[in-house]
Amino acid sequence: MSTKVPIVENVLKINDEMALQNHQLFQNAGVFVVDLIGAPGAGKTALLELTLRRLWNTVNIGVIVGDPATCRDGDRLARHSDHIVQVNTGSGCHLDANQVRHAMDKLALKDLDILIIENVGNLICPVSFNLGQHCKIGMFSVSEGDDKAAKHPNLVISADLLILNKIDLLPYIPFDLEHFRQDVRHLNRTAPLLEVSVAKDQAAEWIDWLTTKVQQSNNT
Ligand SMILES: Nc1nc2c(ncn2[C@@H]2O[C@H](COP(=O)(O)OP(=O)(O)OP(=O)(O)O)[C@@H](O)[C@H]2O)c(=O)[nH]1
Ligand SMILES: [Mg+2]
Ligand SMILES: [Zn+2]
Repeated sequence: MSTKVPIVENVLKINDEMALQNHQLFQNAGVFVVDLIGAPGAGKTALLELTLRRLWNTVNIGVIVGDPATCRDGDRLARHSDHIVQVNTGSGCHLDANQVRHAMDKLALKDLDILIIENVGNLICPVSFNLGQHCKIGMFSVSEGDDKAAKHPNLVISADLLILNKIDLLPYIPFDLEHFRQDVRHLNRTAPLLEVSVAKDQAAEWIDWLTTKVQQSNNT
């Protein structure tokens, strides 16, 4: 039986076509879009809360947040912005381009400078499903262990930016920072690696990266 592989390829092909259309809609609206991918609990929503707090009076940021169940992340983010859409994926472990399209329809894209898509907490299949984004971000955290970059090479290779969160925990957890850095550099020589602590409000490099990217995209 010619079963699984052709079916999976077909799903990804359909997704890629939809992602291309999404990308065109983002371009037309002049909005810079990032896909934020990380394990459950890495601090994705916490990073976005910090981002919305810092930038509320300089740039208009919308968020599409994917989660298997609950609106908890959406509720957290809605304290800081009116441009939040929560997508519940049920048993789905990633967002796809079609789900993003439906969520985009609920946002006034033309009013936004940045759209951040918080993907479902998962380091594997979100990497394969393009959403139409301009940049892909891979987020890890100290509490997950220092081997996670090496164990998830596809995310590291395809990311435009890598973030290591929870560095405030380094004194308490056996995490070999140098080893983690080497694994990242071995897989991806160009993407910056930002080491942050969202809980301690130490993420200035992330804010700089994001605002610089938006300025660059406005100038092209
Ligand atoms: N120590 C420490 N804890 C943090 C930091 N950032 C986030 N946390 C905590 O990590 C937990 C998970 O944070 P979330 O922002 O919900 O993580 P998430 O990646 O959005 O999780 P999912 O949406 O469930 O995949 C929360 O208890 C946060 O308070 C940090 O820099 N240091
Ligand atoms: Mg979250
Ligand atoms: Zn999945």
